[in-house]
Amino acid sequence: REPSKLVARGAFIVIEGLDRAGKTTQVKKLCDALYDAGHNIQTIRFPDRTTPIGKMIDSYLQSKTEMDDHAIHLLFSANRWEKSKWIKETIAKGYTIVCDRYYYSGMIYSAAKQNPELSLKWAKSPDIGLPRPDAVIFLNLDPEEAEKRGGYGTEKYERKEMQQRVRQLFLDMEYVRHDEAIDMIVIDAGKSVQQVADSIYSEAAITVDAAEGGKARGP
Ligand code: T5A
Ligand code: NA
Repeated sequence: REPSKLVARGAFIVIEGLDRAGKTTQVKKLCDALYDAGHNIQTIRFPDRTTPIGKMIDSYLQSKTEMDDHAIHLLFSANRWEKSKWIKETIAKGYTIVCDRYYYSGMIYSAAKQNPELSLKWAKSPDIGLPRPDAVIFLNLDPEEAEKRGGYGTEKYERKEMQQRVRQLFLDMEYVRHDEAIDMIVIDAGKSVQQVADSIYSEAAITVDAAEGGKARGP
């Protein structure tokens, strides 16, 4: 389906959360619901493990290769820059993009490693200039609960202490509203799949209507 000529642009919506918070499940449900409501939708996820850079990230996450903390951080960022032009063009055409993780994960997971040479400030800098989301929805879940969802797998950051630090950094980020203007919407991800989906949808629908009606700030 082609976007209508009357739409100013699509929205850029990011879903964030800890490992196993339900991001992939909810991205799918949100895309389906927005599509059914008549919007044109595209989806994207980070890391995008299909590109050459994404393959290096995948290998690192599976502990098949070791990498300096700065080097892997820059690869995660480069993996977003690979899609930057596509994001801008796609929303300009009138498609709303629902994105599974973005630069918030980038800066926070790296900062949560507690490497004294890798501050949150340093971690932010390579992502400066990437398209800014219209809405960031954080799926908030206690790492103890996340672990119960089938238990963590074997990937690099799937340890409870790491996830606790990640969660705290995300919740701190909610209050960082000055220069970055991060308007993060926090949603309780401990409820049922449908309850979480309904909460996300009501927030997302407002954002999409504002973008399509030409009333949202630019990306
Ligand atoms: N990372 C990422 C960085 O360090 N820097 C970066 O810049 C970026 C972008 C991989 C890792 O990379 C790090 C963060 C990660 O550690 P990933 O590929 O997105 O990132 O992998 P995960 O986030 O680990 O993906 P998961 O698949 O584990 O988590 P999801 O997508 O949040 O969860 P989902 O939807 O797959 O659901 C997990 C399980 O829970 C169930 C589902 O059925 C499924 O079994 N579930 C629920 N159960 C009960 N109640 C609910 N409401 C449920 N919702 C889902
Ligand atoms: Na996922």
